[in-house]
Amino acid sequence: MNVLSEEQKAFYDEKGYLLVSGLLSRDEAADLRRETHDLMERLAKVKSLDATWASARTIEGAQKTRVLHCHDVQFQGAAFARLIVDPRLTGVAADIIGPNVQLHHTKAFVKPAEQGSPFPMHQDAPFFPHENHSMIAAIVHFDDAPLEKGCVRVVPGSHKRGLLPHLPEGSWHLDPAQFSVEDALPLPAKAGDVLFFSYLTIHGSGLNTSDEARTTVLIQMRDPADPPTIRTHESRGQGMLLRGIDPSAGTTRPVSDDPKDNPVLMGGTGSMGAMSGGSMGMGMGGQ
Ligand SMILES: O=C(O)CCC(=O)C(=O)O
Repeated sequence: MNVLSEEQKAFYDEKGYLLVSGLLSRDEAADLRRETHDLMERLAKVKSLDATWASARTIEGAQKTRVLHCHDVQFQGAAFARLIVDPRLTGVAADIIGPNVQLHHTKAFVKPAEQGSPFPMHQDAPFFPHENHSMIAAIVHFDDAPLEKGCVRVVPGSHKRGLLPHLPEGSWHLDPAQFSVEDALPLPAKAGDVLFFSYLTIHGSGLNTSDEARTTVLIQMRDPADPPTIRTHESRGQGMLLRGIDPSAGTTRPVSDDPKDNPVLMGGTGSMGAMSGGSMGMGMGGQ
């Protein structure tokens, strides 16, 4: 049974993103917000949590900002494990890429009040390219994310442009002279809203200059029959089925083991991508 209306599905197909309002209740979001902040407190005792991209430091006001992050949150708290298999979430994902939905990875971000780091504009595809581009992200908002909190921004329709050449230094990002955060469309969200977008949709976000932290969990999902083009960005829990089955019975394998086969590094994606071939290992920070 479809969760999305035909109008919503048509919007996603055209624009490459969809903000679903109130997917979680405000109470559920508040509980997950508390879980996330408690998690960051536990983790801060054992490691550094800042995931600010080096490339973000060139954005005005971002020289001393921070964004706290944790990968694979479902291994840190059962509430997150329940969230990623929640049928309200996986139902929307299935309408976009389904019927089957497989986990790639999760990550929590807390952009601290008054000093939350921005994310330069980018596609997610260079970080973990796949053959059929089925990969989507769902950003679950645990508190309100108005413009001044550094809400996510997108370039509508950019998923239709295919994989674009990215600069590798300080995490894969697009040339800021061509794609600036300020020029992108801001998508303010409320606690409980979930933003779905393709890994080809150009996106980023601004600084949090407000007096409250911005708290989200991002869940990256794919069709289990869609193979990675290269073996990269593997993580704990990757491959778990969130909905449906794996029709390949676990036989879907990366097309190549060579990181140099990342399509963003190949001639076909443009000269900037081709030029960056020697430093592909640099694109992983914070993703
Ligand atoms: O949460 C955000 O503000 C953006 C995160 C993002 O762009 C990413 O992780 O790829």
